[in-house]
Amino acid sequence: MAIDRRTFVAATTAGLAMSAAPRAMAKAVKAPPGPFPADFIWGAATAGHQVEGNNINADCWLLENVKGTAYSEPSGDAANSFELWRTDLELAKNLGLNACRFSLEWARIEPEPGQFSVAMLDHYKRIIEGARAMGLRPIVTFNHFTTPIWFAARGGWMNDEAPQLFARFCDKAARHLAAGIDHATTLNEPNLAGLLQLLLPSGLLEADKAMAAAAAAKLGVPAFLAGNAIYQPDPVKVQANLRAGHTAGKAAIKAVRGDLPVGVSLAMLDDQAAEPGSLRDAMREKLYNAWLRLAQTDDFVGVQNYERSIWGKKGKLDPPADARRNIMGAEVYPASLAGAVRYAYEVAKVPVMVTEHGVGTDDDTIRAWLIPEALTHLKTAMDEGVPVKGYCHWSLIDNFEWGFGYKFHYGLHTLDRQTFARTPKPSALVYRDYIKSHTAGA
Ligand code: IFM
Repeated sequence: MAIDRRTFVAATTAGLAMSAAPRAMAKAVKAPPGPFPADFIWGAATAGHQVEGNNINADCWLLENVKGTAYSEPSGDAANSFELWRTDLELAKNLGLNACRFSLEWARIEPEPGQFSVAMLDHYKRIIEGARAMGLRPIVTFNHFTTPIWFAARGGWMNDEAPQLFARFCDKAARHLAAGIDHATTLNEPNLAGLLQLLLPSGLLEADKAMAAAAAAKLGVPAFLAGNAIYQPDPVKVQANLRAGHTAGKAAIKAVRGDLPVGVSLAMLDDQAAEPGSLRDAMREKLYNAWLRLAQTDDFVGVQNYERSIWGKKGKLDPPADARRNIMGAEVYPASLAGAVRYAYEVAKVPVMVTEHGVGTDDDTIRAWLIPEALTHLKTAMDEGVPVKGYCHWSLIDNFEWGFGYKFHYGLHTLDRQTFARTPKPSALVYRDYIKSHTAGA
């Protein structure tokens, strides 16, 4: 897709005036917090389609390569992590992490409906066992956006059978893999497209719609809906099916291993009210609350935060003029993570796991500044009583950033796309040193 959260943010900040209130909210935390608990989970995250490469049975692969694609380039070999997963685990280990978050590729495991690949399940089992052998707790996302082509060709999450199809996949994957998993999430950012639907300029939605139509025509099916589709003919139905999918998928995983902590990872801005009567509460209700209420029955809620949103009475306000900016021009605001985490806990009332946080930028000094600042704010929230189990930085390595291809960089390590060499950026060492000096007993 040619659009992501950052496009959405850029689109919705345009042309709106900034009030004085946001400046006041940008103040730093007051007291330096104490160390993170010794059992705090420190990780870095990746996702199958974005790093593995040659994920040819996935919906995105078809979209990236269809005539009229809205993607800027195809994923191709990605970071070749399908081969180099052990190298990736070593990168995490070298940073002093005790966890790694990665996803299963449904399209590899179930390339045709009902046909499950034991070889592919074994592949993920080797990664899980390899991580454990290195002292890394595997945090496994059962589905990170991409679905098999056959699933998308049946209408994807529009299809009323989708929740059960997902649950069947979760059952098979859990039977093979659950024993070694430390924490599981069912879906990644299932609320993202619903959120984008509300606010994106229609031109961008039209490009996504046209690409889906081209894929449907190529396959000769009435509709093709990818797991990361922004244009959705019936977003309310998609959201309902995704929530049912989470519930059914979690039940399937729990039926295999009841003591495995299972949650869902949500895309969350840190929504702030600039003035009385602002749209903040209405936006929270629209964007997250149904999911956060559902998460009340989960073991934890995954929070994925990159930005804040300052809401006035009429819409989203511009950030301060002197704000540091990410590659999309949106504000990089270190306290946003703690703000999103506080709200997630306020509604979900279950422990939080930060399953993603980071910044898309070519200026690694921004990332090196963001990480310690954001973690210090996070620890302050924990000291206030918010239970946070862990933090996973997005991402371990530069990778395929969906519609933006390889031009957007979120990694703690650079990626050479010819040799697949990974090189730590200075920010990776900042993260490593922060963990070392801010963890009890480390
Ligand atoms: O790359 C994505 C990831 O797939 C989901 N969360 C946001 C990241 C950065 O845009």
